Amino acid sequence: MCKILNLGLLAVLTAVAFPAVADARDAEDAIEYRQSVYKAIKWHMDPMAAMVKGDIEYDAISLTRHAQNVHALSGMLLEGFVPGSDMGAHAGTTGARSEIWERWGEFEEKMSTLNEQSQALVIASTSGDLRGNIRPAFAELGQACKSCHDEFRERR
Ligand code: ASC
Repeated sequence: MCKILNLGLLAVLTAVAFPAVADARDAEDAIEYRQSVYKAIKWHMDPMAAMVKGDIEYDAISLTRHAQNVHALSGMLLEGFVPGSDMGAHAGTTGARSEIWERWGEFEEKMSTLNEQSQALVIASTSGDLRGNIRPAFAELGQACKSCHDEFRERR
């Protein structure tokens, strides 16, 4: 108990003593963190896209698992967008436009939509109906990705 309190106090003192260093490191870590989450999302999106298109064989269990993982990962993105980790200060490292922080409420909304649409795909996937249920739910999810990229990701 006492040890935990001391560690907490040390953390506070360290943060106060080295605020600038802590901030610079945080932004870079945050960029790496969120890009890793996006990469993991892509890892799960690609095989679902291939199944929906008919490029690989539909496998109900693996599709549900991929959808569940996208849903879980979608809830991990927002915390990676720490203030100051935008294009302006970190151009070349991130594609995150400053508008994210200028219109934070809208950005949060889009993240919620991603979270909801990935949940909807999990539910649709349990139907086993690729054409009738899964394909339209996957299209909605792709639309959620795209609408955020259109507004908030730097075009490269
Ligand atoms: C993906 C992926 C994206 C989105 C987007 C949807 O699989 O990597 O960025 O879906 O293409 O339109």
